[in-house]
Amino acid sequence: MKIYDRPGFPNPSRIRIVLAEKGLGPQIEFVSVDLIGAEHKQAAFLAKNPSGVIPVLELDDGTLISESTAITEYLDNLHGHPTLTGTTPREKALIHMMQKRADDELIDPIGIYFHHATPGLGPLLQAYKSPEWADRGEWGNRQKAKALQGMRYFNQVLKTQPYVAGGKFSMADITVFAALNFADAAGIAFPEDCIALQAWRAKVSELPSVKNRSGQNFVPEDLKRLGF
Ligand SMILES: N[C@@H](CCC(=O)N[C@@H](CS)C(=O)NCC(=O)O)C(=O)O
Repeated sequence: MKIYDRPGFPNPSRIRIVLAEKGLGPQIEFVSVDLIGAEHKQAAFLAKNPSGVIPVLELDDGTLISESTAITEYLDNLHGHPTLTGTTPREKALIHMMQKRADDELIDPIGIYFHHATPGLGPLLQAYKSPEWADRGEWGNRQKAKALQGMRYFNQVLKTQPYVAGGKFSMADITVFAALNFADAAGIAFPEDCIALQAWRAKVSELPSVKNRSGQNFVPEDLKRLGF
């Protein structure tokens, strides 16, 4: 199996945690895609994922699976012992629900804000972005407000249960965790009153799959090109 990704980027980091959880890392050949150089917007990559985003999983028979949730479901069910996507109908439904909330209310608005808040993503990639994305603007600030509201929502959830979808660590936790790291990179300050979310984050960051996953750090050249 191959995974097209880039070290340090948030959605790819979700899959790196899944691979560590499932012990599947050694079976994967990683193919690094130059996002800042807009490699993912060229025909060769768009043929693999028309949405032009990473990560993408390519199976040995050539099947292409994009969307982190779909990739997670595939990897989690590969050997018939799902641990991250639920086993009972109730568990599966609750994880699916919280996963969708983590996407819609957190990681996606943070991603949009990041594009607003970063003054140019490099001349090659910027050519594929809306010009108005070069400043913070009202739309960017609305996404930031949405993300902060999302953090407060998950803080409420975590006041009464140990993990995002209930009693067990699941893919919804992975998405919220990656989203909070993305928020840090985008310059969205973590709300200090979100004590339950903060405690959960500290606990999750100590899980072996999270702590020891590969591909955590950005390629130094990418940081330079992003102006960090
Ligand atoms: N919904 C997608 C989102 C993937 C995504 O936005 N990936 C980012 C990297 S974290 C990307 O490829 N961005 C490239 C771009 O926006 O040009 C998923 O769940 O995998």
